[in-house]
Amino acid sequence: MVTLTIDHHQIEVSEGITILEAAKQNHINIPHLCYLKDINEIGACRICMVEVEGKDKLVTSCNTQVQEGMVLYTNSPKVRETRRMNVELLLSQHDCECAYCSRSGNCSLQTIANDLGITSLNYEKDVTYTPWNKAFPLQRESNKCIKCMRCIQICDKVQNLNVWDVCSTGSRTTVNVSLNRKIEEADCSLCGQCITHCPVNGLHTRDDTEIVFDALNDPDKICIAQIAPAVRAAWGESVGLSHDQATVGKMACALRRMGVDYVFDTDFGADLTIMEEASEFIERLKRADSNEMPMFTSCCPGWVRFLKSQYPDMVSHLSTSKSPHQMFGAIIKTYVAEKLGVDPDKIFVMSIMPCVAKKHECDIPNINDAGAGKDVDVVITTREFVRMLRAEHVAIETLCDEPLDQPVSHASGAGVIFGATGGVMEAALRSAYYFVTGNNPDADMFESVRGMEGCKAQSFIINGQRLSCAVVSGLGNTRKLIEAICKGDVHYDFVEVMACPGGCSGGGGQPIHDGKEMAAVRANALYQLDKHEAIRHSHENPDIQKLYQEYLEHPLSEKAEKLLHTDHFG
Ligand code: HC1
Ligand code: SF4
Repeated sequence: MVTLTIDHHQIEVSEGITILEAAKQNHINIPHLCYLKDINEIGACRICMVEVEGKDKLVTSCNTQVQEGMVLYTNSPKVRETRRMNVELLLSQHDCECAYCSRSGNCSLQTIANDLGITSLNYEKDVTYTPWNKAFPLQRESNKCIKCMRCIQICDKVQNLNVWDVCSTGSRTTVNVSLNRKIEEADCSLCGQCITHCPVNGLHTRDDTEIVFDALNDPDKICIAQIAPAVRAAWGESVGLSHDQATVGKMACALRRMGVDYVFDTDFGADLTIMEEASEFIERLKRADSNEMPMFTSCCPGWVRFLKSQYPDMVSHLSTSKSPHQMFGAIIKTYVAEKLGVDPDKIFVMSIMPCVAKKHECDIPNINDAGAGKDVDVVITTREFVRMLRAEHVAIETLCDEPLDQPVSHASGAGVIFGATGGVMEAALRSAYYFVTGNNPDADMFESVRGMEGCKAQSFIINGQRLSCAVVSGLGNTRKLIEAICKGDVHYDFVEVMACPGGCSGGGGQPIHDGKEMAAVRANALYQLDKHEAIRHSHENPDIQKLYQEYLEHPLSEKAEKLLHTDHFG
């Protein structure tokens, strides 16, 4: 242990940690912008400077280790003056047009500048603007970038895709797509992790809320919203509601006030995916074709993009099952339209998702099979949904729990846990067990696949057959696993992959809390919901059973293949 003094408080901390960490552990907040624990500890922004007694120069606290007897000041006049100067220099290269910036109110640069009482600049403005493809789901604004390098490091160290790099030199040094490529050519998975780790609005998501407002104002349109599993565990964070308070029922209430005609739950789509994917898995197991096994889950479009660009020879391993919201879109514009007695061409489906890549997924040509325009017309992220609440002046405290709409109002606990890493595997195994043995397993029989580790391997015996399963999240972890599979170092039957660390709960479209990882907390909220669901197996969802009886006949039927499956060659 090391004893040191920070701002007149004597503290004891472990050896080898940084000053910033030591301060944090003792509830002393040192402002910082570029720092991301274990990922970006480069002292680039120079906001975390502190004064060390007896030394002339200030030191960056994010990458200076504590020493025995150190006496530190985190807010001395010298520190404040230097911090202020460094923030002003950053502001001189930042467009500061906060009134029309979507990160206003949740921007670390804005907060630090406000906290320092900066109301004018002592430096001349020198803002660069690089054109960007406005149609791409991932948006970059060079005039906001503060060159903190977080996006470069997240994409490199965690996602292993190296989309971003430093370019130019001297005062022109900036961040842009690596190797002088356009973003469309850079094999970006669209996981959005660079967005959720950007401290400002240098990176953000294409805003599609106007498309939704237009549809809501069109009297000819029947507007249907579906809500992804992981959204329910996160939207409340932005409006001051706890996980228990921020229910899907309140989202339904808010959406109806905005003019949405029907509100459905993507968890129903997840149950449908399980019916198809678990059946497909059992068929593939019987065929034992090495071009198809292990079978990879296919509901994460970030992962599907990754596989198609990095390991195109392995696309045949992907389950052909569409993702839950795409399956649901196809069912809404066919079966549900029929049940409601409405013209499918008039239906406008919006998916509220924790995800950036889903904005791309709904545009893939051969994923749209219902024959009434796109199966899902638009995808908005959790952040866009919250922006819509604000734009519509929805009084959050007046929202009450409203039921979802018929004829697809039921969803199982298996559908809810899709939003956490391991959830798709667990849900699929619950139903695969039933399909093979005719009996339901205990709903928690496969709970060992839960948890935030990047790669988890488990074996289960079902009907005397051993199944080897792996669950991986984060694309860096995924690359390691695929390489091991290719080399023959590991053998699996079934692999779940989610591009975002922790799965959709940590998705790129979720609310941003700078420097705080929320995937585990949100996943826990989803597991609590599953635990208290009356139905915890997808095949027991009565609306799913009815859909097969009345329309699809059975999993993998001709109709199901047409509407619910894809070859991934879009
Ligand atoms: Fe996901 Fe999925 S779990 S992919 O993260 O399979 O986005 O939440 O909606 O479609 O169900 C996302 C979440 C989501 C789909 C489901
Ligand atoms: Fe989207 Fe979820 Fe995949 Fe992330 S893990 S890219 S949020 S589907």
